[in-house]
Amino acid sequence: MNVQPTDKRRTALITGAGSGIGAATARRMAAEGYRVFLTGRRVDRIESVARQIIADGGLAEARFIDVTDERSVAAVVDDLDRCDVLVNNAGGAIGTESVADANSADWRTMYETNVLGTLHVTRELLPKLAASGDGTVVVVSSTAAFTVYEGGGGYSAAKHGEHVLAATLRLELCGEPIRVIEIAPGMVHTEEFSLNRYRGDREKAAAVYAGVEGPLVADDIADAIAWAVTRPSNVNIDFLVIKPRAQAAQHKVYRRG
Ligand code: 8X3
Repeated sequence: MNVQPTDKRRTALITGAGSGIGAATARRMAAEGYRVFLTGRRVDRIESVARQIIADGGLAEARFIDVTDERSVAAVVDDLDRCDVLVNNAGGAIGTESVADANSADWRTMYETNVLGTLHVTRELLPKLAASGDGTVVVVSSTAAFTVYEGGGGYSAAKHGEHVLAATLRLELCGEPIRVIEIAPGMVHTEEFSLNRYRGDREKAAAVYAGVEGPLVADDIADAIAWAVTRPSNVNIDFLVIKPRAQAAQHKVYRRG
């Protein structure tokens, strides 16, 4: 859908932009003056966020992308006249089973969305990011990209993989006009992250944040992404870990009561 005619403004493409951190990042980047391409599988959602951005005076377009499907990625990227910033946000967690009880299909899905999804979109956009003369790749990973915890094996494995992708890419692009920024959020209360992890069980999803004073919200991460991206182009924020004050570590969360 073309919700607004394109222009030659600096362009940011955001994956998983229909809700949570992706939607908040699209809003922030539009507020920074970028034309934003919101991509995702749920077209109604990305179109709705795009409309809100336009109503607020920004430039936004919505495009279907399933990051696990290379053809759907290529179709959108081929059509793009320019790209200055890519925010790899699509991904997520499914299940909390131990390794002993792990479901291979869930692990595969987590690897495909978090790691291969980031690979597909990044690889496809690299020529356009380089052509911009000042490109930025943002990878939204997680504190699970460098920590493990019981029941988090599949998600941590995928996020560790995404971290490796980002770190390898930074080495390989050294000398090219492209920065690689990894943002690693801890506990962020979004409408869907824990709900997806607990397969739609609202009670279990809500318990993740129970009693926690001030878990982060999507806009806290979007704010950090926009800050990192808008540093002078010689400044690369390699790796930024962001947790709420109440979360000193994955296992150390202060809860009231
Ligand atoms: C989300 C952080 O603690 O659920 O990426 O692994 S955690």
